[in-house]
Amino acid sequence: MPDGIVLSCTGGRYGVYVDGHRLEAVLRGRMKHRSDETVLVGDRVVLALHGPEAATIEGIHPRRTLLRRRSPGRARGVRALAANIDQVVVVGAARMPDWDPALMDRFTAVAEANDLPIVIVVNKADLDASATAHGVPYRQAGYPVIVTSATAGTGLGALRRQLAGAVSLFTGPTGVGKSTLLNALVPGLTLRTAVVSRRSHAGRHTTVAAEMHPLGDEGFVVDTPGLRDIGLWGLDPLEVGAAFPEFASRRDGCRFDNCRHRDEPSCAVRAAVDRGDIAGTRYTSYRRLLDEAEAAARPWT
Ligand SMILES: Nc1nc2c(ncn2[C@@H]2O[C@H](COP(=O)(O)OP(=O)(O)OP(=O)(O)O)[C@@H](O)[C@H]2O)c(=O)[nH]1
Ligand SMILES: [Mg+2]
Ligand SMILES: [Zn+2]
Repeated sequence: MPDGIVLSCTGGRYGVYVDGHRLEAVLRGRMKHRSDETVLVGDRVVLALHGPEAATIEGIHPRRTLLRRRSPGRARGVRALAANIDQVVVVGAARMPDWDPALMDRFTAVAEANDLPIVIVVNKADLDASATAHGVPYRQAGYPVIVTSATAGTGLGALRRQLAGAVSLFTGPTGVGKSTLLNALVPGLTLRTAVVSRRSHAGRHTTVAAEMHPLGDEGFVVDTPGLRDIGLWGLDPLEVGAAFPEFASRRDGCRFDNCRHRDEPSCAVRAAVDRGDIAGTRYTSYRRLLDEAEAAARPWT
């Protein structure tokens, strides 16, 4: 039985990549009702072929990584989004829609909570002469930052090199150009893209489901629907600090072991913010996420 890689899951049908070809498969009956056997984009699966077009998924290989979003409150639960992702590419637009540090930092925090490496892309650089400035807080955090214009074709070589040989999941706000970038990177790809509405400067969720595409023979890219907000996801308050690598690397310098980097005396993180070694926008995002995590952790709210 051959192995395949799941490219898409929609309505019980799976697009699976086998030996350089895509075929359609369904789940073998006994897998359908087992939640621990939910098949995800990126899963490596065992197939049984029943002819050139018909195949069933018989099992899932152990996952190297799992990208999950957690949601607290009444809808508490974990939603698995994709398997075997090597890196998360968080895309933002320099303009149209405006660069939104608070939203970008939610995306990076979710990827960090999943222990996945992060790459930051500042797209639509053709619309903003100072696009590079948006990336500075992320360079300071230690993330690779690539400034691109999908439409003018700038920065695509650097992005392609960053993607080579890896499975990369593209995420970020809606309308920032994730699908347009992937169309520019992958020969023959024609993902749907849409004009960002002038009035709201917001996209309209053109991409509706995660879908993976082979990047030649040099890896895979996953396009995902953009989000306007990714709300609370139930991170433990202590995990919030860990989701900001430039904080985590400095916390040994804080006077208190359990320092939350708020008003505690001798806080190395706040000192780094004051010196400009940590961006103020990152600190603001951290405080907001910490407040949310603490509120969510209190049972009476
Ligand atoms: N000026 C400019 N426009 C761009 C660039 N990249 C994408 N766009 C435009 O931005 C709009 C939205 O692009 P999409 O690729 O659909 O955005 P998306 O991030 O995939 O959006 P969702 O699928 O809703 O998450 C389209 O009109 C694109 O042509 C760019 O680098 N510069
Ligand atoms: Mg899209
Ligand atoms: Zn501190």
